[in-house]
Parts: sequence; C-alpha cells; structure tokens
Amino acid sequence: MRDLISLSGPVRNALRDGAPVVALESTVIAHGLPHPDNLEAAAAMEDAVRQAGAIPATIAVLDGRIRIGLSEEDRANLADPDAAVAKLSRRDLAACLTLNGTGATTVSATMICAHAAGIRVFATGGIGGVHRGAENSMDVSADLLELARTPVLTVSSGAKSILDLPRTMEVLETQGVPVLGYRTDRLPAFHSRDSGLPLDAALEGPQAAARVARAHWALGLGGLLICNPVPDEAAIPADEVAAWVDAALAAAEQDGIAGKEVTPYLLRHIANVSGGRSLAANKALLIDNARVGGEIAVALAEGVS
Ligand code: PSU
Ligand code: MN
Repeated sequence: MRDLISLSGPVRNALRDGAPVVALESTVIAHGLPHPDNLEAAAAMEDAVRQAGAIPATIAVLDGRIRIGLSEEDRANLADPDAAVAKLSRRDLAACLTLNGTGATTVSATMICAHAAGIRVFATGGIGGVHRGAENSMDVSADLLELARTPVLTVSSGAKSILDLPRTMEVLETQGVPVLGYRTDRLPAFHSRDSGLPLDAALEGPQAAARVARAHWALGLGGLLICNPVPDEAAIPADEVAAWVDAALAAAEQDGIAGKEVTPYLLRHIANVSGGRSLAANKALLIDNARVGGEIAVALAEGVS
C-alpha cells in the first residue's frame, strides 16, 4: 500500500498527530464543473476545511500513484479542460495505478483512498445514485455500494435531481447506509433544499454527527451519509431545476449517452441551460459541505461524546 499512496506533508503530519483531516474528491474538479469554476471551487473547499480547523486532503491518481493532499499546480492540471483525465470509480483504481495513469476520483474511489490512509471524513457535492430509467439501463452508481461498505462519513447535499431520488433512497436503505439530515429532516436535492422525501433523523450539529459515526463504526459497519442542504441564498426552486433536468435528460437520450459519461454530460448540459445559476448553487453547496466536513472532523478528533 505504501508504494501506491503518497501523502502530502500537511496530511501526513495531521494523520500522525490525530488531527482532523477532510478528504475531497477530484472528479468534481475534472468532470463536474467547467473551467475556471472547477479551480475556484476546489481552492474554496480547501479554505473552508481549514477555516473549520481541519486539514484538506484532495485526492486523485497522478502518474500511477494515489496522491492525498494536492498542490495548487496539481489541481490546476486536473482542472485543465484539455488534459486527458480519466474518471475513476472503485473498479478503475487498480488498472490506472498499474498503467501509470492519471485520473480523478469519484465518491467511491475517494472513499477507498481516504479509508486506506486513515481519513474518516469526506466532503463532496452530491453523491451518485440510481439513474432515472435504471429499471432498464441498470445504471446505479458505484457510490451507493461504496457508502455501504467503506467506513467513511460523507457529507453531501443529497443527490442530484437528475437521479431517481426515491429509488436512490431505497438502495441506500437496502445497503444499510444511515442517511442523516444536517439540521434538516428532509433529503436535500442538491440545487434545492428539499426533495420532498423525509429522513429518519436530523442531526443538530457536528458533535451529534460524530457520535452517530462512532456508534456506527463501533458496530463494525460501513459508511454514513450526512445531508447538508445548499445554503438558502444559493438554493434554486425545485420546479426550475426540473425543467433543466428534463432538457438535459432528453439531450442525453438523443445523443445516446451511456455509462460513466452520463453524469458529466447531464451536469454540463444543466450548467449551460441554467445560464450559470446551477453553477453558483453547485459551488456554494460544495464549499458549505467542506465547512461542515471540517467541523465534523474536528468533533471526531476531539473525541467528544
Ligand atoms: N455530483 C456532482 N458532481 C459530480 C459528481 C456527482 O454534483 O461531479 C461526480 C462524483 O464524483 C460522483 C460521480 O461520485 O459523479 C458519480 O458518477 P456516476 O453517476 O457515473 O457513478
Ligand atoms: Mn453510472
């Protein structure tokens, strides 16, 4: 494992000292946001983690090594629209490493790398889930199975409304993933604060999240999903988002998009048709989730119970 992973100095020191660390994914940089929003969001997420008192650890595979803690230059290379950066989920990691490849890690791959390094908290925008029409396409994100098996706490703003949210919740239930609201008892729908779906539990803050995570892990169980709604001032009403999603889904069908291309294609399309509004919401929620991840990492590191 040592040969496969290399930690940045600050991340290595923090892990050695038991200081709080928050993992951040890189697919959102390489494939989830356009340039230069991707670069700005990546830097702002790192700042938000630091302001909360934790060390940010953005994760990617660069030249055949898992790198945990990226430099500004590393992030700029991933964000370069002309760079050929693969999109890596669980099944892609080993091949990318042995072929000396470079790739951005999705939620599933980021969780695996974080766990391998001993990082317990991860912040992202929205997880992958069950795609609409999955009853035919079988397109269910590997993120859902990773959340079940890998003991990392993930902060997200729920899952995107490009997905089938009720079926996404069903799979998370089957797989035994706690889905907990952060100061809400409704599943957020990424750009919107409320998907209309209820959650079983609402956490009142970082200490509560840390307590639940410790209990889940004491039982030897896997990941947890903490849902933090997009900040009010950046939220977009659900009916507006629905129109963009319908347009994006129709275009994807017309263009015959399938497999790992589906999510980046839909995100790009929505960014274009929304005239930048979806991007502003996307950036705001990424930064806020990084902040919340930082606060929860601090609570976990303090051992408050
Ligand atoms: N949600 C976003 N932006 C993203 C993604 C999700 O708002 O860029 C990325 C994440 O990396 C997630 C991946 O793990 O898309 C899911 O891809 P798929 O649906 O192909 O599993
Ligand atoms: Mn898929």
